[in-house]
Amino acid sequence: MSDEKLEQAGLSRRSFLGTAAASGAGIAGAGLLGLAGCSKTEGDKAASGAAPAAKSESASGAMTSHIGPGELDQYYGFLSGGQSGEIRLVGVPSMRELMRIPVFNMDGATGWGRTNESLRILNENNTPETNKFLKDQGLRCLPNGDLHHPHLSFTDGTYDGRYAYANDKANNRVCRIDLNVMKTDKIVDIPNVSGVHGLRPQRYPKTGYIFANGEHIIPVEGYGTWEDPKTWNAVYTAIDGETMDIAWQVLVDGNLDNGDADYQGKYSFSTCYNSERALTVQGASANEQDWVVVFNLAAIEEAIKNGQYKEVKGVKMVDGRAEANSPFTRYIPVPNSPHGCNASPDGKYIMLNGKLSPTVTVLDVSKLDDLFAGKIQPRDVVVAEPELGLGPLHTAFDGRGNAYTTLFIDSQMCKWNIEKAIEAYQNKDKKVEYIVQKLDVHYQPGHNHSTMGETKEADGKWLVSLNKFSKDRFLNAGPLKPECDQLIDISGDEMKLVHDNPTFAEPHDMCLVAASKVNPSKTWDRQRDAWFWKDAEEQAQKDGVDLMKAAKVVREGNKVRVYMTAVAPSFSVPNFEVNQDDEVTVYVTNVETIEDLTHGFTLEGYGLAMEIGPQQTSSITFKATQPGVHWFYCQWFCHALHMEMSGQMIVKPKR
Ligand code: K7E
Ligand code: CUA
Repeated sequence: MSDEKLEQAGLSRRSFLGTAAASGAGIAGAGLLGLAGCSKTEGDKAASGAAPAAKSESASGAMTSHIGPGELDQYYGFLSGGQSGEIRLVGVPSMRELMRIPVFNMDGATGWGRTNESLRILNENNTPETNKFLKDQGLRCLPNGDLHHPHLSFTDGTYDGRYAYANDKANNRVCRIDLNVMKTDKIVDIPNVSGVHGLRPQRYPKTGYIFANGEHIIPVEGYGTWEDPKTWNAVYTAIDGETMDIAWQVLVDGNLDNGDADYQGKYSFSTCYNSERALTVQGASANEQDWVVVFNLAAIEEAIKNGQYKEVKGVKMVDGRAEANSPFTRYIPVPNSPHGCNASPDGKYIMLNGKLSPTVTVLDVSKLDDLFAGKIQPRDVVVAEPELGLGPLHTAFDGRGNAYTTLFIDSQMCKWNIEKAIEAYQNKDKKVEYIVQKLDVHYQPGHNHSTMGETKEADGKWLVSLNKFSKDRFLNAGPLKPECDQLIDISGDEMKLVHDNPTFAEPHDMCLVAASKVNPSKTWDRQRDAWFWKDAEEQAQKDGVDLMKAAKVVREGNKVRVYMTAVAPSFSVPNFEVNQDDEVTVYVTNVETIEDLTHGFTLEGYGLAMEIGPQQTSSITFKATQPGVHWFYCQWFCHALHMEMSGQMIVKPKR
């Protein structure tokens, strides 16, 4: 329902909400506000009694989020799982969850964090410190992560469908997802940093680098001491997106929050909200101005090539602090504690979202050469600073010259025109209206993302607002409420709220990708995807076993290797016998060639389960400490005789 209609009913949206909350009539409020654009069921219409409004909205030609049975969505959404540590694949505009991709977490259905293949991927690029930590704690892998920023690989400013990347703020890692199979294929553990937060791939000429921001200041070896926080630093990391090796790091002043890269392949950027180098909220918000750091990629590469770096914990690091007056960085002052950093799809501008300042600062990328050459001052790069409302956090684009900024405190989406904002900045005494529309969202939006909006192919169809609070928006789920993701139609002159749905902890960010850009396989490919089970393959060859035909138990001292295939409805090894305390590895190869025929292997009483997709090999190792008969079974419904797809492990007790 529009504000106008609420007003006609003698209510403003905000006063209505306030009243509803105060009178405890939250459910009624949710029902009425739930109509805001969505409307589509008889139930909604009945509950709201305002069907005409809904009708007029669809008559006005708004796009619908409804995707009927058997129909397909037009976009993939790569949604971050926040503190759940996973990535979720959703279909847009339906917002239906399609799949969960385990990354920085452990997953009971697929065995992620428990199978040998996942443990190799989780641990193969650990720093020595992490390996020691895991040993000291008796852990096989880090069990958690905080995944904020999923982004896909680029070629020439648009998605190329090869990979997705994301950060783990909790444990300073960066992952890569192989989009052929939608599985994590690499994880890199980054030394010298704390709180890897902002993450962006290089756009041009291709990815290229993955830029990862260390958010928290720490005493970096060779630069700081733990006694004096004023000597602590944040570090910027560039990872090679092909090899996932760390290419270089840059020591900076202040901290690093969110970043982005340009469309020209020359510069990358990061906001800083802690120029104070403080350790408290009050301290970090003290200065009226913080800054954006601009990184000069060619200058950094040159220094690395010429050996002008320090090696810190095995990584090449250059000094980009302001006082070092280096060719690597420039610091551009930006009002109080900026957060999001977003490049416009025309490649011209970088938006820095003010957070504690009601403004978004607009940088003109074409002025950066002069800044680095010392011909202009840092603030000369700023071409607009529109005042939008309270708590600007992130900005998205429609490719038609408009920007959409989330206002966290106002709980609104602000649509504004970029060229008008520039005009207003240049003609301060002239009144130029740059704000196009403000739309209420529910509530407190963080990131937003538009379809193809971080590419040069921004198509201006849909915008998703990832709201932090849902309050009265859904049935009460207890003290822990879901977050609320809202879908907004931006194809017309006016933004229209079309759909909202709850999400679990806690999507920060999302990227919205035309379905044609991503072409996952229907089954695993034994040749192409052999990286996944390479250790199993190697061991099988030593044991003279063909994984695709295996039905064999190999004993070597107290190590037992059980090789089996899975074909509905049976495993090729129906039962096997081991001695108590043997170390057992079970290798299962699913030899099905048809789509959607996944098998599983669950071993009762041992806390073990794993997924084996068509043409995939998975393996798991455990100590057979529990004597007796232990059934194993397939936990993925695969056949009319799926219940019978089982076998027994007999563990002979020690005498
Ligand atoms: Cu949540 Cu991108 Cu980590 Cu902003 S960040 S909201
Ligand atoms: Cu195989 Cu169920």
